[in-house]
Amino acid sequence: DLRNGLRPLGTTPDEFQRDLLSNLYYRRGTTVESASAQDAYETLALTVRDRLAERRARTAAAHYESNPRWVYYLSAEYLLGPQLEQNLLYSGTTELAPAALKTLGFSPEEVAALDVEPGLGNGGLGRLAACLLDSLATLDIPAVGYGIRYDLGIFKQEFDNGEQVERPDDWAFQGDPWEFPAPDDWQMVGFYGFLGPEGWVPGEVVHGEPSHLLIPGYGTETVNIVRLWRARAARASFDLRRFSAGQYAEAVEEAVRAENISKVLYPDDSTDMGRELRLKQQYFLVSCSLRDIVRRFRFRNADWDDFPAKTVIQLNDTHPTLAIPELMRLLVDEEKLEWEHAWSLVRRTFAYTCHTLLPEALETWPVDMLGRLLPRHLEIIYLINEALLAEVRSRFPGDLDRVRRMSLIQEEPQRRVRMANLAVTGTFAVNGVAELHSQLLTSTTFADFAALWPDRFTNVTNGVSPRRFVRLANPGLSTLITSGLGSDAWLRDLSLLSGLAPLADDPAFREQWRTERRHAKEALGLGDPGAMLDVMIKRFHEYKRQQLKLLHVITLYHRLRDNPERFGVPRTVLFGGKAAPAYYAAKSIIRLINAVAAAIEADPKAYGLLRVVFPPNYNVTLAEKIIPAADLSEQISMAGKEASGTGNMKLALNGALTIGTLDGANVEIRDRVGAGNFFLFGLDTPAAAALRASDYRPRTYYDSDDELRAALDAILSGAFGGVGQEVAHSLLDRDEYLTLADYRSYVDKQDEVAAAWEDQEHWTRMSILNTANSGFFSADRTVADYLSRIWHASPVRLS
Ligand code: DL6
Repeated sequence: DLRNGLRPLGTTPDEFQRDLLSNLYYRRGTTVESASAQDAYETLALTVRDRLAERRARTAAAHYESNPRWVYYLSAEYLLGPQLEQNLLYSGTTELAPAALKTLGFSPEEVAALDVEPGLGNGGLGRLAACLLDSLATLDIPAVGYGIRYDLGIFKQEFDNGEQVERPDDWAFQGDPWEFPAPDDWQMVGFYGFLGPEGWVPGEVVHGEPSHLLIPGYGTETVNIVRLWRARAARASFDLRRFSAGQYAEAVEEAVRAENISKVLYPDDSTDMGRELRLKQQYFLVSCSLRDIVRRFRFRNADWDDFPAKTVIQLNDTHPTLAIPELMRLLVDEEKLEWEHAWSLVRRTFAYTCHTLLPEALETWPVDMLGRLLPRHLEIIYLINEALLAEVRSRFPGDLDRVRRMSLIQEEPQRRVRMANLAVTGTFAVNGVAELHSQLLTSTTFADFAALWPDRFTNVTNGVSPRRFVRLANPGLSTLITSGLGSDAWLRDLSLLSGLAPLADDPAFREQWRTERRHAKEALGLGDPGAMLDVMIKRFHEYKRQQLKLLHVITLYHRLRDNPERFGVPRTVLFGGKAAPAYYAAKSIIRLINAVAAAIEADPKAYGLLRVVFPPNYNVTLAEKIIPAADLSEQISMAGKEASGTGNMKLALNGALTIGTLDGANVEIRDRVGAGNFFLFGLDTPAAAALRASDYRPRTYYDSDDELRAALDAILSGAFGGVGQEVAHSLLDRDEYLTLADYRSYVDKQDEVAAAWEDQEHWTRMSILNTANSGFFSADRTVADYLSRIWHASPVRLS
């Protein structure tokens, strides 16, 4: 019994308070009288963490005992969201903690406000990784997430005169009380150097120092971990001689160079130096994690042939693809396995998730750069390529074009390594993240590979954590759902939400539903709670088409200026999201949205009818406030471009109705909530692809649609402070994502949305049915699908 000799942690208010006090004295080193709010926050975090740590110790013992098959998730990003509230919920201390804080004279609200969100990811892919870890623990699957502990997470977005400005996010400036550093588990990572007779001799070596965060399961005892690596210089890197000579910067040069590796999430890649740093980050993550995985394998296993049976490593997009040549290197160069033997182990160990349909998002690295940074890995990639191309030639004799397309090396215009091709070649399973996405991967992006290895491809539709995105984000609605269903079992089995469907016909329940949704809007405090809250929250990208929403807003504004009495439904349109710092077109759209928002705000005619709000710095914390308040969910990407989307699922689960194209997981949402409860518009994927392939002329839409022309003319004439003309020009001249082609269908569908809103009873009915029929989109179901289709790992439950 691991608790032997340990004082059990308390479960009563008095015991919790005693533990809190003890931590304040002995671990924080202060007293109630002199404690600051930060002291109180950190002490609370420790007190809660202790409860999880105890479960973690028992989980680790159970895993050791059963020597299970492990799921390892390799991801460059984790958008974990704020930790305090979740850990309170998962440790059963949601009520105990604020009571204890109050007794000791602290304000629970002030303390909670100090919980900083670790922004170690960009958007959908990073948040998905966090949801999957949550569900893995909830389903008692032995799993470890591996990532990088960036000093600076995703930038903080501010607006300066409507323009996006990026500020550094030093999320751990005060330290991170949820983290367990494990400096003695460090790994050594080599870069550069040369290939000598004895193999690779790296020219630079850095240390990877791990720390881990606890990932508790909900409604179970399991606590897994996510292990994050931080780069450090090798020990004696400080140059005392130079320091003594006054060369202070040079004295720490080596340390700075090493530590830069984990300094920022996605360093600017507009220079060669920046690109090389990204590649270094990728190898750093992969190298540290694989050595750790091997170390863990060796605890209980001796025979390499058992490795694939005990280990599945999921590559979250192509960022960790170097794991494939790295494992080959470890097996062949260090473990002295034969090449074929090693390749058969590697090929049975890795699986790859692709998260995109944009050809430009499929990573490639210049051969020169990769060869300089990792000479042995390039050699291994060439050897893998030789075997691949031999197989292609023998299956498709004479098809040189196919050989060229499938090669791991792109030849023109520059020799580059195609990481997605490498990921498909070195894995036993490749999945897309929604039905449509997976179909498009096999029919377009990976068509050649699907022809060669059809069985390798599968689909696992994304999902989201119902604990974080319903229970924690929307406590009022959660309580209503629980009372409607008679139990909170839905938090572990989201399909039970279907039990709400009959309640959609109950007027009293509908009234309660509306009340809770209104409370959420009041809590958000943006716009009039009586107005429809029309929400577009996601990264800014032209394919996602925030510009289409904006054209609709301008059209609404024109209508209200021309005819305010006949305007109809009051709306607050909310935008949230960041643009990549070097993505100028997306930043122009942001600036234009802010300019339009200001013009509408300044016009008294719009008062009470139309508002545009754009809170800066959209992140998980803000998402949790906006999602419960949203009435309308904008999922309006050009069909065939959005891999899945997960915001669409979060919004539908909380009762927002979707206006959307047949793209990504929208298709599956509509199938489930019913066509009558979903506002569909626009070209579908084949129609969009056909139009793109034809001689598409956006100007013909401008010429033939008065409202569209008025909206674009307003921008071009400088009606919004002269801002955004480049956006209008780009739409008229190029319109890569068919915004103008879909405009009329979108605006007409929005008129149907407004008409539907006028009948609040019917709207509420549709809202309840959206929630009732969205249970499929739980990340628990996603993990169950990964388990049955790819991972084949079994739960280990604590007795
Ligand atoms: O799979 C998670 C998420 C999807 O829901 C989005 O549709 C997709 O855009 C996103 N992809 C990324 C990075 N893309 N790449 N490469 O965040 O993944």
